[in-house]
Amino acid sequence: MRVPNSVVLPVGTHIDCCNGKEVEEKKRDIMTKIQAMLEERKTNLAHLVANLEDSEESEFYMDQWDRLKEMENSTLTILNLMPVNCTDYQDIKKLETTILEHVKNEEIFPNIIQMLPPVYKKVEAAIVDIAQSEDTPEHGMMDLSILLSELSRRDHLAKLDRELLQDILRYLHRIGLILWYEEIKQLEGTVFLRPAFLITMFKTLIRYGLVQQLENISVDILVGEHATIRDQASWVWMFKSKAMLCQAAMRALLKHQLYSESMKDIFEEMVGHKSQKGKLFILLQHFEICLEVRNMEELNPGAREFVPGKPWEGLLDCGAAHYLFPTYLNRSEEVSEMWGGDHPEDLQVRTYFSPEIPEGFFQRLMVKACSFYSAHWVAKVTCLLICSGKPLLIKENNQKAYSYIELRCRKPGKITEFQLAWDFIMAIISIIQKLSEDWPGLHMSVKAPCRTNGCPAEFVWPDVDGKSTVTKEEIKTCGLCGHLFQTELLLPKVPNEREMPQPPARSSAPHYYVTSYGTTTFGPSSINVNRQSILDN
Ligand SMILES: Nc1nc2c(ncn2[C@@H]2O[C@H](COP(=O)(O)OP(=O)(O)OP(=O)(O)O)[C@@H](O)[C@H]2O)c(=O)[nH]1
Ligand SMILES: [Zn+2]
Ligand SMILES: [Zn+2]
Repeated sequence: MRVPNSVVLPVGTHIDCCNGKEVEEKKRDIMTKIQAMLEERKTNLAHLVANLEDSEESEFYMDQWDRLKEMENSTLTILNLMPVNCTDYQDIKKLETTILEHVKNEEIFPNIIQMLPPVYKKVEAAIVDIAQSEDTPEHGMMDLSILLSELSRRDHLAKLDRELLQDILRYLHRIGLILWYEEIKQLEGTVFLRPAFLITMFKTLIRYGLVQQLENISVDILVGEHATIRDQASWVWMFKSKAMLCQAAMRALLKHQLYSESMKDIFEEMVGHKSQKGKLFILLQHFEICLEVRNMEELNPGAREFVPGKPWEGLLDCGAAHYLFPTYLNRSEEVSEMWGGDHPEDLQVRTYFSPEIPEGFFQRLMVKACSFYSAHWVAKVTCLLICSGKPLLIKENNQKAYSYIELRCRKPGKITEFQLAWDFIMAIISIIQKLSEDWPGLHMSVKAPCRTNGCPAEFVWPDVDGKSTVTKEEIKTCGLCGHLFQTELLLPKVPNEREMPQPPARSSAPHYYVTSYGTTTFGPSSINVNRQSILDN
C-alpha cells in the first residue's frame, strides 16, 4: 500500500498436490483473507489520520497528514489468484501469458501507453548485450561510469550523457532488468546487471540449515579470520538462541559460502571489513533482512556506577556490531527460561498502541534496546534484557483492540533497587516513544495494570510527553477493586528509606525520585538520562 497504484498477482503453486476441489477452496480462502487484510489496512489508516486530526497540535503534523492521505489514495489492485503446477511446463507458459496480458491491460496499467523515447530501447538492448557478454564477470556488477563509457562507445549512443543514462537506469530498475540503488549512498555508483546474482547472495544467508553452514566453516577459514573453534561454537550458540551473528561470524560464514560457490574474488567487496561495510551488508540492512545491533564500544549506559574497591562490570566483551535476523527468531524457550516466568508481584507497565503495533516496530525496539544492554535474549515477541544483574522482560501483544508492549521487572527486594528498576523501565519507554514518532498518527499511552488478580483497572501514567505531573501520592487506590498500593509499585517513584517496610508512614518526609521523561534522550552513541531529586514537604 506504500507503493502508489501497485498491482498484485497472487500465484499459488503445488496445485498438483491438491485435487481440484481443494484448489478452489484454497483459492477462495486466500482471496477472502487478502480482502480482509485490505479492509483492515484501510480502517487502520483511517484511525491514524483521525489520531492526527484529533491531536492538539495538528497543524504541526501537516506533512505526516499529507503522507497518510497519499497512502489512503494510492490504489492497490489485487488480481485473481492464479493456481499453477510449477512442475508442468505448460503451466509456467500459461503464467507467463497471463502476466503479459495483465501488463498490457490499460485498465490495470494506465501508464503503459506512454511512449518511451527510442533511445531507451537502444540503451536497454545495449545493456542486455553487455550483461550477456562473456567479458562481463559472473556477478554482473559494474561501475556506473564504466557502463557509461561502454555504452557511449556504441553506435548511436555516442551522445549519451550521465543524466540521461540515470533516467534510463531508473526505468530499467523499475521493470527489473537491472538493479540500481541510487538512494543508497554507497551503492549509487554500482549497477547490478544481473539481478539474479543478488538473490544468490541473499540466499547464502537466508536458507535452510544455516546452523550447519556455520558448523561446517573450515578451520582454514577460521584461521584466516583470526577466529578459533571456540569462537565458532559461540557463534552457533548465539545464532541458535538469539538469531544473531556477530561481524566476525558473518565474515567467516560468507567466506565459507562464497568460496564454495567460486565467488572468491568478490568476497572483500561484498563483505567489507570493520571500518567499511561491504555492498552485501549495505543491501542486507537496506532490505531489513538483518538489523544491526550496535554495542557501545566506549559508552555503556547500562553499566553500574563505579565504586572504588567494588568489582565493576566494564565494557562489553565484544565491541563489534551484531546482526539480528528476524526471520530466524523462532525459539522462545531461552527467553522464558532466563526470565523464569511471570510473577504476580512483578513491576508491570504497558504501553498501549492504537490502532495497532505497526509492522516491524517490535523488531526495531529489540534492536535499539539490545544495543544499550549487552546481555540480552530475544525471540519473536519477547525480549529479555539484563542490567546490573536485573532482568527486564519486554513482551509484545498485538491483538486487535488490545495492542500493547509490556515491560516487567521483578519487584525490588530493597528500597535502593527501585531507582534502578524504574530507570531501566523508563529507558525502554523512552526508546518506544522515540520510535513511535516514526509512525505518524500512532497513538500511544502508558498504563500500569492494577496489581489485584482479576481486576481489569489500570493506572494511567501522567502524560509521557514531558510537562510531567508526577504524583505526590504515596498510596494509590484502585477505583474498581479498592485495593491500596504503594505508588512505587505502579509509577516511577523511589520510596524513602524510612518508609519501608510497609505500610509507609504518611507523615514522614518522603524523598521522591522524579524521572523527567522529556529529557531522556537517545542517540546512536550516547545516553543522557537527567534525574532530579526533590524534597517534598
Ligand atoms: N510438486 C510441485 N513442486 C513444486 C512446485 N513448485 C515448486 N516445487 C518444488 O518445491 C521446492 C521449493 O521450490 P523453490 O522454488 O526453491 O521455492 P522457494 O519458495 O523459492 O524457496 P527458496 O528456494 O528456499 O527461496 C522445490 O523442490 C521445487 O521443485 C509445484 O507447483 N509442484
Ligand atoms: Zn557464557
Ligand atoms: Zn484493582
